[in-house]
Amino acid sequence: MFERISEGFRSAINKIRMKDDEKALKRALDELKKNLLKADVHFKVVKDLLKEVEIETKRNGIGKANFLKALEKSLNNILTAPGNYGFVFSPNPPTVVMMVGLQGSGKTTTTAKLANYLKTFKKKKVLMVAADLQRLAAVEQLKQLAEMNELDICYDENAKDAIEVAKKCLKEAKEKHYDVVLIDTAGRLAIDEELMNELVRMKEEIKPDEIFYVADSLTGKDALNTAKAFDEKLGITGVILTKYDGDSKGGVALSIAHQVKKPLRFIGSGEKIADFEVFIPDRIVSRIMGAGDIESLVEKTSAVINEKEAKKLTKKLKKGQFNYNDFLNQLEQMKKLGSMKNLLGMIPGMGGMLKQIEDIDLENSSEIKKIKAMINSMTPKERENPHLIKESASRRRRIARGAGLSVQEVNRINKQFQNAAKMAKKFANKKIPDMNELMRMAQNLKFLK
Ligand SMILES: Nc1nc2c(ncn2[C@@H]2O[C@H](COP(=O)(O)OP(=O)(O)O)[C@@H](O)[C@H]2O)c(=O)[nH]1
Ligand SMILES: [Mg+2]
Repeated sequence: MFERISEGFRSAINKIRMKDDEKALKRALDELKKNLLKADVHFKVVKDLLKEVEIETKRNGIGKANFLKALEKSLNNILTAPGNYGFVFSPNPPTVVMMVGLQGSGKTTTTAKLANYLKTFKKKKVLMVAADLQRLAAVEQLKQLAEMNELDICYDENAKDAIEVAKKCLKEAKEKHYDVVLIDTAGRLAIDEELMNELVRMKEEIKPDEIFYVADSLTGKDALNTAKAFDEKLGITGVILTKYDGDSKGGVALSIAHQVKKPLRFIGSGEKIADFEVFIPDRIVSRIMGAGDIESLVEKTSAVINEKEAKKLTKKLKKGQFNYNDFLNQLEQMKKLGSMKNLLGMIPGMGGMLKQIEDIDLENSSEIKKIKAMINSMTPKERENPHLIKESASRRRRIARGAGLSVQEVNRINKQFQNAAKMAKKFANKKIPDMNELMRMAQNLKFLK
């Protein structure tokens, strides 16, 4: 997610040795400046960062270790603004959040992502409120997101006034003991008086705990300016940056706290519901510096992995009984974790390698689509017992016809499946197979391409 910026830091760090002189420090700072500006980090942010790093490094003695320490410290300062980080729950539930921003910035999508995050990872009861009555399809859009992802929603299709809807839904949330209420509001193409007045009125009536400004990272510097404008009129408590996946430069994330003076709270990194990351400065600094982010990784995986289920699966794996239903289950679990590439970036040491790794799309990968089509054409018994398919040519023909695949493809996938089960059995039994065998098996495993 921060590859470009990370690379900029790495190449600057490489310009300085364990013990070095002022000339080297200047070279490293110049390199850093060039790379940060190229990544679209705001020039004032770059200026302050460089100044801090220079002073701090000189004070402690010029050398790689002190330069790194100074960078880390200064980056942390730059990313920190007064306010809350992550999601903070009110002591008097429900925690009420207004989602505001320009039209198309990603408010509705982000409302669903945040609801899903709080439900999946924080185990909270979340109600989404459809309070955008400007666009006809807005309520429908949130309804669809709610349905697809099993999230709760409150709306009133006949309502004329967004504030009435918000009030009514807030009352419902209190009665039904919701932990969190997320209000999706209307946006405009540009900041206008009427919109601001409606939002200010809603704020006064609803008294939200937080107001999140949702900003499209692709608008670059404009995202900072509109955030400032919204803050002056409405008083926001945090920023959520969306469409970060499409922003190859990525510098705007480093500029918000310093320029808007409000913390960046979350980042949207794709169109799918799980493409959503918490932004906590020291964790992000660690990720940018290539040291990974174990805390976020553990948080994500531990919420998704059910220990009892995991034990059951390990038992099955040990017996070589991994079947097609297990495969589907695992796939569903993985989807909740979001982008695999992001996940890898949280592992210490992986940051530098990420450029060479393509992200795995668990929903649209053609291979996974084929396997799913194949599983859909199987009987429940066949799903539980892959060997039935291996042993019967007529079953394979029937499955191929039903799935719209060739018999060869069904044969191939089934063979891969048997190999995967074999490999998993070895791993589960902690007998590490020899390297050659592993390579051969990996080459056969084309599941994820
Ligand atoms: N690639 C990508 N697209 C996003 C992201 N967030 C939102 N979108 C897309 O941006 C468009 C506008 O989003 P929407 O939630 O309707 O914006 P709203 O008008 O502010 O409610 C939709 O097509 C979304 O799928 C993101 O993080 N990454
Ligand atoms: Mg919307």
